Amino acid sequence: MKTLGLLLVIALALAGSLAVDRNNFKTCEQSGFCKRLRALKPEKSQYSLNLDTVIVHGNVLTAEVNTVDTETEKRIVLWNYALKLSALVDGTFRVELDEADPLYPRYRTMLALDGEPKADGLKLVSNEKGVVTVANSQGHKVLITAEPLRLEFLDLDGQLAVLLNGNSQLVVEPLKVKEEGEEGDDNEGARGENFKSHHDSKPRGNEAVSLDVSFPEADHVYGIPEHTDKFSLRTTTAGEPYRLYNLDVFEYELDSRMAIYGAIPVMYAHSAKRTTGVFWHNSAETWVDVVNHAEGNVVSSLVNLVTGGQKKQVDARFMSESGIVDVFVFLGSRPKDVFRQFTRLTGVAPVPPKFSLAYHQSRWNYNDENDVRSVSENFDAHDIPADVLWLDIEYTDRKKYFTWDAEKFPNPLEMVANLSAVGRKLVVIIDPHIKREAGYFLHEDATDNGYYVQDKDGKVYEGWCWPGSSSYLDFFDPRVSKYYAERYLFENFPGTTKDVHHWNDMNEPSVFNGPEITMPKDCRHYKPPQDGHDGLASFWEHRHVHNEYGLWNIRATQQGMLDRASGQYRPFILTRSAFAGTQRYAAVWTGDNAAEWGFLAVSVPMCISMAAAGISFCGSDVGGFFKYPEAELMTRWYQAGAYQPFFRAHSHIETKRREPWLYEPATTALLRDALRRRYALIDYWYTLFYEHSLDGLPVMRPLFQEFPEEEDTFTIDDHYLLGEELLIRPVVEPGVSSVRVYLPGKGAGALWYDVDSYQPHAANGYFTQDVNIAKIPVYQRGGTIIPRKERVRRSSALMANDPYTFVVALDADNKAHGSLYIDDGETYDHKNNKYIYAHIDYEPSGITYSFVNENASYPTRSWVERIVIAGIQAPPKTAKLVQGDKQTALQMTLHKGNDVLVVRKPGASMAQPWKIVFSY
Ligand code: NBV
Repeated sequence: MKTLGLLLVIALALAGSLAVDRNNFKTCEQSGFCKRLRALKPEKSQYSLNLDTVIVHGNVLTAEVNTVDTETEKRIVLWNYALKLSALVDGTFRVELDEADPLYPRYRTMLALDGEPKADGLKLVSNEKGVVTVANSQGHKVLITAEPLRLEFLDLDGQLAVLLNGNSQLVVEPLKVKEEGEEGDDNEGARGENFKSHHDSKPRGNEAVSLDVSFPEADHVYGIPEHTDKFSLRTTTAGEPYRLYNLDVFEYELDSRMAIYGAIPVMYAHSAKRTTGVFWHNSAETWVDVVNHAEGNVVSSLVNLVTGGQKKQVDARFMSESGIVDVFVFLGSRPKDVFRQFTRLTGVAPVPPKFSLAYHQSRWNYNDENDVRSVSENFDAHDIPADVLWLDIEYTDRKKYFTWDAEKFPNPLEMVANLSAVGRKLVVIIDPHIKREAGYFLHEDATDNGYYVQDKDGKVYEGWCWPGSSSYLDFFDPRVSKYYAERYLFENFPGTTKDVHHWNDMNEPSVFNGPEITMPKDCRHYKPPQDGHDGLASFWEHRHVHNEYGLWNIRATQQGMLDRASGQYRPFILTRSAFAGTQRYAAVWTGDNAAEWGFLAVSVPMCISMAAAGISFCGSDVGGFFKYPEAELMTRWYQAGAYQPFFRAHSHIETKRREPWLYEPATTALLRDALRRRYALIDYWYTLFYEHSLDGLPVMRPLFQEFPEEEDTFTIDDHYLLGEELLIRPVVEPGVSSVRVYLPGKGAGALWYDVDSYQPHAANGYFTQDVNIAKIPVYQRGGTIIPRKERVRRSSALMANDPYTFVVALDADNKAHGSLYIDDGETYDHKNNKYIYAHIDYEPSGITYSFVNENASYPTRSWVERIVIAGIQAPPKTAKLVQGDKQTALQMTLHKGNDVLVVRKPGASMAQPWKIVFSY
């Protein structure tokens, strides 16, 4: 019945226009703690610091905080809390506030951080007149006012940069013993809450936490993905807060603050003066209110009346259902600093296998082995490159993961070998729900060993998903993660080889018949026995861990994929749910979008926001998942996708097939062209991801990251930069013959070269760029060098030893700089110095190719085929190549008009440093 209903919904949706069923998802009003906390607007904070208890030791300040009854004159202490302020490296502070003596330990998010944060020094500066002042080793000061409690973080000029509890919204609801007869539901705090037909028993009662954060002088705040809203966050007072709760939202809507699949509670504040940020380290359901006082809303006009002008400040408030207050404060002071501060805590994406940066062809579903073979062959027949074919849930034996449908996929090894032969890979989906079927080894093992998540009464939880009745592995139990990881071993998943990679979908987790299509919050997860093991102290509830469930899932997947190849090959994993730290394990995509222009457009802000939140490896279903993209939309989507990190076409099972050759030849040619552009830059992409693994900076970046003082860039989220080099403005609107493009860097005299014509444009803000259906507005920044590979192959693996073309775009000083990373693309040998990371520097006197790490090398057979120098004012007369003790005179051609000089066939080997010397 349930499946029928679902199919009906799907069929209806595919026929008409799409719309989310909002009734399935809570508003703040329907979420007990959100309603309760949002209504709370105390004039004065109840929290105060006990000055006599302040201790500064090592990098940590500890003190007791009390809530006091401020209604009466007498100072009655209501509750005790433990405050901890830690100074961390890189201008980061951490503030933790927990109950001093909780009834049971409160949940502390476990997997987001990439190990223990590194400590900085902290010293007590003063403790007088009710204010404690401490400073880190860089000289950032923190002023803690005792009553009411507030924490002021000062920048290096001594100015207030971030303020906590300035709006008195700090709350840690103490855990209380359940009173006799206390039951029922008022959705505001009792034991138990209802939503539609679902009852949440809330065995621990209310345990919410909240904190307000103010960013003085900020123009905008960004972050807290995943939403379909603008990158720059909007004031929420008149509507819903931004919600962070990993959910499978069928037909999610645009311009919305509703929660969808990912939840990353990091926020950045920016102005020309400084950039700061906070990371709200909490994995429970979270709502975030934002008030941008410069936005012209009611609140700000009141403020303006008082202050007599625009008050530049953004206030935010984080509200979570459980956990502790645990917030990291980033003092910047530039966008790059705060983005790096966040990845320093939560980790970077490891260098991905190279194929994963190439093109992926997916569909729900490729029907059988013949279908896979014919799709692969068609790419070759149409001279279109592709690296990966994907199999969705129908490849399994009736949705039992780690099995194959024996009729449709009788010889998976042969199928994989055919792909491997042309350098292609296969990705197969593995969802976390387990079919409850007698005889299914996974279900039997899980049942016998107690591997499943339990319901509120401690029985195995049963939900409904693709396989029908399903249960869910409890990855929080180390035995389960280990067992699950082992399922990915080649011997346990026959038909897979090192060329088979994995896709973990539905891991919010999605439960068709659960509250809000997910797992009930009172389900029970494993808790390590060390801190008490009776009753409520013996398990965590799903409410505590919900947003990190998927992280535990992909962590085990990664472990398994490492183990299956004895740690030799790099795994590729795609995940749908995301939390802080996801980048360490997997790439993400933006889920079930639709073949509509709005979804193409929103892929840009969604992925920029993800990248700022640590997850650079992001993309959307190219072409749109639901519905069918007509030729123009499909073309524009391929052109956009070619310049987004994760580049995969994917579609719903009920939509018309849409592989690139199924369109009119003219469209196929355009799709081919977009794909070739991607492949030509494959080594550039690879270098960008290598550099991300070193510095943790976004690969896909907002304009203001590179131009933090240029105010016009602050709200631009339909353009972005790749690294520092390329500016992309995808065409996301139908029928246009021109688009407005913003070229930043005016003050700095920046130049931008159109990559198609090498025509230079002086940075001058907005200008109108003519486009036709073949034109993608992409500009290379003056002063940069980009490596290209121009030969067309069937897959990126077959390009490994192809020659390079370097495109040198000169800046106003006739200089340029670039970098290049080369390794074998698939193993961990780069950790043993088997790689090349080279700098390429252009000066009027010549070009040098030198190794950053001289102890590292890689025996590449690639060589330099061509060097294109754009923007050359006074071309040299002669050029000679010097490599080792060999010198070779080189030929050059000058293309007048665009001032492009081409150095032809330098022939230098990329395995050794070289230099080209010009004479004039
Ligand atoms: O596994 C089927 C689909 C998949 O194709 C899609 O990419 C996922 O986001 N999956 C969701 C299940 C349900 C889709 C309605």
